Amino acid sequence: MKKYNYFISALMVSALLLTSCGNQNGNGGSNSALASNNAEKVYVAPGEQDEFYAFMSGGYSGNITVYGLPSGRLFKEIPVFSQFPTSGYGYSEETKPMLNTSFGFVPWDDAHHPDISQTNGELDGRWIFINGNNTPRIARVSLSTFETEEIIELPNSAGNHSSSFITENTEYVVAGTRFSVPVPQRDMPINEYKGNFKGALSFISIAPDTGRLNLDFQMMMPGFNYDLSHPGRGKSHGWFFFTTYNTEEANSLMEVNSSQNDKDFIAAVNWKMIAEYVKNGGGTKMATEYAHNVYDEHTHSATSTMKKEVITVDPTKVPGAVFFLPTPKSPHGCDVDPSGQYIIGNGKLSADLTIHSFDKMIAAIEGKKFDGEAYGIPILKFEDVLAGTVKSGGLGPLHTEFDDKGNAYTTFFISSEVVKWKLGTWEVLDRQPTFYSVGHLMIPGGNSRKPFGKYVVAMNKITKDRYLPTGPEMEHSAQLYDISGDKMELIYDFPTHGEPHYAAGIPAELLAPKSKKIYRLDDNKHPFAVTSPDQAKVVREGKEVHVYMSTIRSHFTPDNIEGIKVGDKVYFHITNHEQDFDVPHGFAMIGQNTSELLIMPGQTKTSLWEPKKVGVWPFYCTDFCSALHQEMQGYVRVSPADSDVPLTYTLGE
Ligand code: RUQ
Ligand code: CUA
Repeated sequence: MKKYNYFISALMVSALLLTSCGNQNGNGGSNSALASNNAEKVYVAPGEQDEFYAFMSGGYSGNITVYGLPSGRLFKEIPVFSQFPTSGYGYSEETKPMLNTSFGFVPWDDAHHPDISQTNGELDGRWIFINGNNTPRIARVSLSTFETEEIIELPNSAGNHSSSFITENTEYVVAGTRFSVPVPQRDMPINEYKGNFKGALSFISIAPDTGRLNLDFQMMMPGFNYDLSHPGRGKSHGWFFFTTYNTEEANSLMEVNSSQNDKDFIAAVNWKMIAEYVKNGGGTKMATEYAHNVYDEHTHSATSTMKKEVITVDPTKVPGAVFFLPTPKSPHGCDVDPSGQYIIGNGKLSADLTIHSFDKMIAAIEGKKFDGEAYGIPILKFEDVLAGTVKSGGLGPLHTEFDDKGNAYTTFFISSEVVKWKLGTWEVLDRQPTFYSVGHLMIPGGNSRKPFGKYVVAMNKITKDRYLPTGPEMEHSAQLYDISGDKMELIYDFPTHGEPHYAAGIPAELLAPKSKKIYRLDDNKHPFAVTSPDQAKVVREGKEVHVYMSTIRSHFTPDNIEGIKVGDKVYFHITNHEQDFDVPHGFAMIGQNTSELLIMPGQTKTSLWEPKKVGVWPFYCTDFCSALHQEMQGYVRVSPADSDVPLTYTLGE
């Protein structure tokens, strides 16, 4: 066994070395005659628009970034799990509750896998979901406002990595734990992990009209590491597949101890069966604590509710619902082809890809052909479920996406390449290097029944010499390949922000027409909104002062306030009265212990200021909104705590 470990480590080390020098001389042929041809393919002329939206996870930025394809132009960063001073998300009083958790205010997370809502297995462009990996959470983002509307925390989870994937009618967003933990959490010796920790798989239902999330149930699985997952679709709709590693249940020196078993599992979960079981009263109610945060587009405010209970399901109590498919070499990626027939497990310590057949799996289940069990969950025989193997010739396969012509594309981290192969015949059709060390890849619609197989984006982990150096840290690098022909063609490089793990792409025509232009002022239900400037006012309630402020080019009403005292808590509730597309106003106050705000047309946002020093202090608009933007400013007079300067304010004339 020892020898095997050394072999694996040696293999990894030499392969890593290869990565860092072997590919350096490839420059993608940028000086060749082909280059101008490629330039045309990615060139989106000034005033023209892109063909696709690409939503990239921000990884450790905690956010989602929005790009255009093929241009690689960055359109927006959508704040999700991280405070974002550019808009005031997580700083404004209205959005702070979005980042509330059972651990208190958590202003950051590690965002991994975005997935767009679907109807009948096709992208419908209503919402995009993404997981917070570190403090387990799932977020729902509106694709009409491009704002985060909801975040739900996941109890009993840790390292929320096999998340957030959508079933084909957006019935559920599914999340699996990467790190198994004691459930319920308790003080116990770490080396008693084996047999005692649990891996929770969470099924969060989605209300079809509003998108509201509800943690329907959690499956309490054996204490493995649930790495990635994907839904069944078409014939396999109703099932969900999760890769596992560390079926050894090691708790230390994981890089060695969790690679002992030649095969780990893909867990096949019949979620329809379990949802039925729960609906009929099955499962156990468990006391726990998790936050559910919802943003209301009409009050422009979020609320956070602490939930106290979750339904847990012991998989052995629902016979026929969960099975293990042996899969070689610590599988990472778990991908299902557009037909729903093939489940691809990429053993990251392997060269070959393992493809399981859904039909064969069902036949083996019906024939009760089991090869033992793990913690009461039947294990199917590898040979009985195997559809085929792709002899890739690459090293370190991670993730697979699909086009609309029956081809699959797999990334290889160690050998730094994308390999194209044929579903059904398993033959390798093409391979192209990536620069360097690719993680995920994305084809718009590639995780649905209907991929749009024109481009694949490779998301690389290492950038090195692709761009001008920017000190020790480089932004990660995405590479765009044209896959419309038989051979993939590398046509463009562009930097990405944070660390994109997965991404989701969608044709622009499915989203752009629905994109919201303004919030209607007459629809503003914010309790502190002022819908016309003459309603602006300043109200003192003890030490709290509420400023009901309005903005319109290029004026704050009120713009002079006196009678504020050191030690007050001043809330600026600012309503933007513009009803024109793309005219936000900003607000910033000197010495304020928070960020500026950016207020969209028709919206109200609140900024808290606790004045600490006597004086006359200016505030101003941070967004260049008109030729008189520099004039968009005002003053607050701050007097000593015991002063009797009366509260006054100017409404202008
Ligand atoms: S993965 S480390 Cu999506 Cu390959 Cu997260
Ligand atoms: Cu409003 Cu600048």
